[in-house]
Amino acid sequence: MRKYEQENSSDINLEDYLGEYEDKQATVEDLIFDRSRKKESLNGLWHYAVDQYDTCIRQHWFAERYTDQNGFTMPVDYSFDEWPTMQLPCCWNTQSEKFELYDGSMVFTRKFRYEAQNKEKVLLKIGAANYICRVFLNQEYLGMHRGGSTPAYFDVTGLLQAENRIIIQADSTRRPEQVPTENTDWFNYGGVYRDIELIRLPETYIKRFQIALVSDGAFNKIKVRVRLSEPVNTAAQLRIDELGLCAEIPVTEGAGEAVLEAHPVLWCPENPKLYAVSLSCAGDEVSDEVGFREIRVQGHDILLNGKSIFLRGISAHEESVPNGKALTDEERLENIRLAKELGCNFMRAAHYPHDERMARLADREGILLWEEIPVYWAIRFTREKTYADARNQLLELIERDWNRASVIIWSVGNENADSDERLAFMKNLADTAHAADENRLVSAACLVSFRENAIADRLAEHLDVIGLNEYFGWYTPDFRLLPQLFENSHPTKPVIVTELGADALPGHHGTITDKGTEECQVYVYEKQVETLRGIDYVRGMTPWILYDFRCPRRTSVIQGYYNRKGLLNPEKTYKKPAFYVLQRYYQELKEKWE
Ligand code: GCB
Repeated sequence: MRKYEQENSSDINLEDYLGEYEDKQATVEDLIFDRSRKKESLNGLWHYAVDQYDTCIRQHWFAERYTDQNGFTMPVDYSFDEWPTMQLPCCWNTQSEKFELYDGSMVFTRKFRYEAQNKEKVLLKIGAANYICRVFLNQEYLGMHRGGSTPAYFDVTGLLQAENRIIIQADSTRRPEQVPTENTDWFNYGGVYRDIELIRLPETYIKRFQIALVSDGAFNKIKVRVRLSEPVNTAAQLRIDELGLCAEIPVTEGAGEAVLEAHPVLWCPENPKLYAVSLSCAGDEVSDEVGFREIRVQGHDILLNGKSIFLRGISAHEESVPNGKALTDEERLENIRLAKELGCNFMRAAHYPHDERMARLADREGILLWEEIPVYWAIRFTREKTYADARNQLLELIERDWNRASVIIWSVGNENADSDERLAFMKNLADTAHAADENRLVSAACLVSFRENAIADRLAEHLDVIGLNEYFGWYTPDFRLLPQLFENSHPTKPVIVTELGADALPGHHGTITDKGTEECQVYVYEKQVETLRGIDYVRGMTPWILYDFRCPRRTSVIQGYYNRKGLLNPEKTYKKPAFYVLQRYYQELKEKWE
């Protein structure tokens, strides 16, 4: 018996229904190189319904069964085209007060027209939907995707008609076994909040295109990797006109790789030089704008193009008033502009993959990036499926942003207490990142080991750079412990202080010991700078955080459901005085290091 025919039976639970949906999951294997591809946007007005009990799944709404086998009209619990509409992509929480605090499922649907062209493949891309999405097209189940911040691709070849109905169920329910788990220090925005697009491809197409400078200190070789959708033997042509480069790359059973001599102007924040590159193969062609740079570590040094640098950074969530996580490009650019005004050459995109446009803008604007997956706090480290989910999110991020020169660090997590299970989980993630990408550094934001008051996280052995979150002057009030921490630590690698900070309500005043005042925040920044200035192995910092952000855990009158550690207010219109303390220090560092 098909499950929807058992619907009225009260003893059927959702797990039984979901089982059959689990097998078809979009993963990194489905991800394609889609830069420069012809896309048809499905953004726009979608009909929606709040689906608190997941009735769409239980009753197989996608099957649109309006009549039974005898032709009698059946009752249904939906009316797709009469539902209200919402402009996608968006975070539903920002669309109406009714949805502000809603965690759960919403169902979105729309119709669209499609004009078939000869022998083509068509993929559907959902830039991001938080956290699970299940997708249905013309009464067929396409598949699901897990992970709220990386893209999902579904093959819709052969399923499209002139007139189509698409249904997306987006489920933002926080669950302990997910990545992140149910408890985080940020707001859980729901929705399909990045672009929804159809991508037309030739029958055999370029699936992967990776290009980067070879990391050997010589700066005169470029490595190119190609993978086709089919295991054919052929050759690919790479062109970088500005470098006078036109090379043929042999492709065997759909895969090719070559190292080519080239002498590009190296990409760096002061000169973010990008080259137009194009690759054609088997009748398909893609292009990209790519910077060439080398990043590596040597002892305590972080070397960008062979030169030791200090990462003057700032952390930022992906959030704006009024768009939640669904930032516009103008808002992203404004964040970069503010970071630059602060004196930054580096940003930490915390705590999950931000929109792929962020890295493109950073490439263009000359900002180095730390990108991260939400292996945050108390993940279910022993659960295999949780590991598979985290690993997939990591690989989707790496694959998506592989060609971005601005991205120099993959972070495999944040503040996870050092246990054997966690060590195994995160070591495997670090190894995975190293294996997938030889052009970047791998890190994680680690906790202070309070027993020893030292940097003693066992994961550090598996990282290239050690991230350290420390809140001396705030969660750890005694500032005297901060110099001691650095004296007690003997890292053999560069350390980035990935978090430090203090809450301050904009315009709230008091003494330096009054928590939540601008004076207290200034004091914490001044004391931090005073100590950090003398620590040679600290080669970067990304204080917490550029602007205040929403957080349901923060209920005090000062906080008002915001984390107030921002150097700016949530609207980014007001700079708290601590902004200028950090700005002065970054000016000093700039003079010292450049
Ligand atoms: C942390 C977390 C960050 C929090 C911050 C805080 O250590 O990594 O996500 O928002 O502290 O303000 O407590």
